[in-house]
Amino acid sequence: MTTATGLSSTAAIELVEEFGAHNYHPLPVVAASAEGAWVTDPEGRRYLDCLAAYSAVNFGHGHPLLLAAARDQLDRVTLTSRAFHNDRLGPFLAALARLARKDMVLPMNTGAEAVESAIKVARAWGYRVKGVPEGRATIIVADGNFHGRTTTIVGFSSDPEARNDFGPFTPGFVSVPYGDARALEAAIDDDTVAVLLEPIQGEAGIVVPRPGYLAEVRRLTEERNVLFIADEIQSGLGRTGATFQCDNEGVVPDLYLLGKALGGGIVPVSAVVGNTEVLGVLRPGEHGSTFGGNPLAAAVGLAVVELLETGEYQARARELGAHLQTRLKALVGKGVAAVRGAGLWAGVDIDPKLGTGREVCERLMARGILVKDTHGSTIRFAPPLVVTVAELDLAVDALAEVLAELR
Ligand code: IF1
Repeated sequence: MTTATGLSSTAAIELVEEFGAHNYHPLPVVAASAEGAWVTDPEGRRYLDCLAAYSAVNFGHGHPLLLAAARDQLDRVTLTSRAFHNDRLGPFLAALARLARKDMVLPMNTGAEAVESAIKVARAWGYRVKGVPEGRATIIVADGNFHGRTTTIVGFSSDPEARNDFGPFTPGFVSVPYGDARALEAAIDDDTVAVLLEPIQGEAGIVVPRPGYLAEVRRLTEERNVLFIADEIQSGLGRTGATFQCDNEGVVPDLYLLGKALGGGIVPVSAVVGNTEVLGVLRPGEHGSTFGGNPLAAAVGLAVVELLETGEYQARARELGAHLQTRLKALVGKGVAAVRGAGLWAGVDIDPKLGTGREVCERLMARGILVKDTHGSTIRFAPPLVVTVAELDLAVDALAEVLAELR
C-alpha cells in the first residue's frame, strides 16, 4: 500500500538539506513507503532494505500484527504520562519480564535513555546495596563502544568524532580493550558498580568477541559483586538468531538494555530489564520520562514480545544468517577482506584498495540494495528478519558485481 505524498525524491532531499541540521550524510534515497524488506521511493523505485534502521525493523516494514496493535490503540488512548495508570503497560511489562526471564522492567523510549537509566540504577545500586562510598561509583566500558549520543554516553566513547567539542563529560567511567577479560579483571576495584558491554559491538563493525569472553565477564562480575549490563539494543530481539545475543553465549546479565526493534519499527520503545534486587533500588519520583511506558508504546511492545515468544524470528535469523555468512565468506579474496557477524547481522570489510564503504554503499544503492557503511570500509548487513533466501542472494550478487566493477 503506497500513499505517496506527491513530493519527489529531489524535493524531499532539498527540504531536509535546507531546513535540517546537517548531522547526517544520508545516501540519496528517499523512502515514501515500505513493506516487508522493501522500501519504495516517491518515483516507485524499490530497494531491498539491508539495514532495517540498524535493527529497529527486525520484523519488517508494516508487519500486519504490529500495525494492527498500533492502529487499535490509536483509537483508544495514546498518552497519559505515568502520573496515572493505563491498561496496556502492565501486560507489556509482564510479557517482557517473562521473555527475559527477569522480574522487573523500567520502560523508556530511546536506546540512549535505557543506557542512561541503567547508569543511574547501577550507581544507586552501588551506593544503596553494595555500599560504595557516595560519589565514588565507577562503571567499566569497552574501547570501541557505541551506546548512544547523549553527553554522558559520548563522554566514555573512544571515538573522537563522537566526543569532539561536546565536553566536559561525566566522570566515573573506565574503558578497557573489548574482548580482553584480563584487562577487565584488572580494572575492577571496590568502587566498580557495573560493567557495560555490547555482546557484539555494532558500530565498531559487528565485532564478535571470542567465545567464552562474555562468560568470563559474567564470572568476574559475579565474583566481585559488580553488575553486568548487556546493551542488547542492537544485538537483541532476534537479530543474532536468539532472543538475546547473551543467550548464544549462555550468559544471563544483571540488566538487559533493549530498544530499537522493541518498538516494532513503529514507535520508540526501550527498556531496562532486570531483577528486583537491582531495579528495585529506584524509589517513586527518582526517575521517569513523559513518554516512557505510554499505552501506544506498550501495545506495540506487547505485540513485539508476542512475535518473539513464537521463536520464529530467532529461527529465521539462524537459518538465513547461515546462508548469508556462507555467501559473503565466498567473496573473501574477491574484494572482501573479512566477514564477521552472528545470525542475520554481518560486518563485511571491503578491501580498502577497492574503495570506501560509502562508495560501495552508493553503488549498491544504484543496484537497489540499501546498506550502511561504518568506520573505514566496513559495510553492515542487517536486513529485516522477514527477508527471504532469494532476497539475500540478490544483495550478495549485487555486492559481488560491485566488487568486480571496482577491482
Ligand atoms: C544514530 C550507530 C548503530 C546502539 C546501541 C544504544 C544505542 C544504539 C548498541 C542508542 C543506537 C543507532 C544510533 C543511530 C545509528 C545507530 C548506530 F551507527 F549510531 F552506531 F546501530 F550502530 N546502544 N544505534 O546501536 O539507541 O538512542 O539511538 O535509540 O545515531 O544515527 P538510540
